[in-house]
Amino acid sequence: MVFDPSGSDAKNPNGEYVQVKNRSAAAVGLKDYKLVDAGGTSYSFPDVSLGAGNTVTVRMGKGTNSASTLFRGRSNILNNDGDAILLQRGNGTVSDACAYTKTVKVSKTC
Ligand SMILES: [Ca+2]
Ligand SMILES: [Ca+2]
Repeated sequence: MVFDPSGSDAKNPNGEYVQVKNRSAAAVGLKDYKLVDAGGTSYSFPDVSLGAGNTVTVRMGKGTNSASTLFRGRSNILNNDGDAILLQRGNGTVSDACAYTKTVKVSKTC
């Protein structure tokens, strides 16, 4: 994920993004998943399928969703001074997590 793109994050909301990769051997429907940050802000995925080995990019700003890129429609979501992003199922199960602190600059890969 990129949480602190160069320049003003508020002016470049699509510079902030989270990428989710499907490491399994089968396609996964994302409708049951959401991204949740430490503050409880959540983003529920639309009803799209992520093919085996494929990656989807969730950009924080506005745009038109495609198979590979989804848009959150907000701005300045990813805190620059540290946060934890969880990939959660509808039943609360955490499928993956990626945390960072302010000592990490610009981006984090988990
Ligand atoms: Ca930011
Ligand atoms: Ca910035």
